[in-house]
Amino acid sequence: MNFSDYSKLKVVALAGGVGGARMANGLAQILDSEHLSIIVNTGDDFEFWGLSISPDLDTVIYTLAGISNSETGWGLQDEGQRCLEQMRLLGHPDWFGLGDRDLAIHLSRTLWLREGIRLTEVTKKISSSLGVKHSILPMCDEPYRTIAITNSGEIDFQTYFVKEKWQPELIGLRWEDAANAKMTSQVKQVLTEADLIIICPSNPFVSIDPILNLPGILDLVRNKTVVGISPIIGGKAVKGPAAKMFQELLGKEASATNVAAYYQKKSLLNGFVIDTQDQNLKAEISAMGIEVFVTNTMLMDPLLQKEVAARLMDFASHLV
Ligand code: FO1
Repeated sequence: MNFSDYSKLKVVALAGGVGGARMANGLAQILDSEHLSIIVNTGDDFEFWGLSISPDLDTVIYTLAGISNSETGWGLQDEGQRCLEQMRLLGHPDWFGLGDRDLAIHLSRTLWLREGIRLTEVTKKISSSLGVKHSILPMCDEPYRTIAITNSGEIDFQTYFVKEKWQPELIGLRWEDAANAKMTSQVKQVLTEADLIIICPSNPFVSIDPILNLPGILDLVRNKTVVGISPIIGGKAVKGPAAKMFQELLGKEASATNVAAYYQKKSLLNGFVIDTQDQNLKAEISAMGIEVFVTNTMLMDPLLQKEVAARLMDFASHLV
């Protein structure tokens, strides 16, 4: 297919974390809401101050709404922390930085979930109220929490990631309530109808695997054309613990090659996008039977995100 055709493809992006949100934002600038849906990891969800927090959903929503904090990648821009300061004075935990306007989202989600509204509908109410047109779909509506198994015991993901700044040594990961978690009907529909699946440059272990591990999703995905973007550039993660996790969970050095190999063990990839810094890895990744595209993959601002997405779609549309 040539350049103009790719806007007719039905695309589903799998995303989690800041890297995933930024790639999704690039795709959302070139594909309309009929042609792009984003399935988001909910393994990071947890309760804080009695509120239901869905960090990856909020990060995608805020980024597509153009109101996210561009330095951190999460939370809102122009944000205050008056409530956090007051809660600290009252002796409540203050290690998870909830901003004042951000709190309105968590209060709303908590209220609506308590009324029995499904997380998928709650997310729709929040994203459309912020002007986001694309479907942002939680992978499941039931709790499905990532537990970090560390050398000093098990902790929930946010305690590991934020409170402990992902420093504890990871022995493994497991998912709470995995038995009753199932993909939503909306997730099943968009995956069934998809021409192309994009695995965003998110953490393979705690952002992408929780989505792929849900019953039935891996089979649906691997039967489609799948293109991934490496979250590891020059042996490092752009953000977060992905590189450390390659060492601790797989005993392997972090590299674009090892990301491709990790996904290839699940027979997932038709194409893989790596950064120009990793040009020298193209041959060994191609040798896995994967089409490789080398380009600048930095996603630090919306314009770069759009440019990377356009190059990615031009490459991917030739594989469909
Ligand atoms: N990440 C941090 O490193 N520190 C924080 O204080 C923090 C607060 C926070 C509040 C709302 C939200 O939606 C995300 C927040 N994050 C924070 C990011 C979040 O922990 C991670 O982005 C994801 O869970 C990892 O993908």
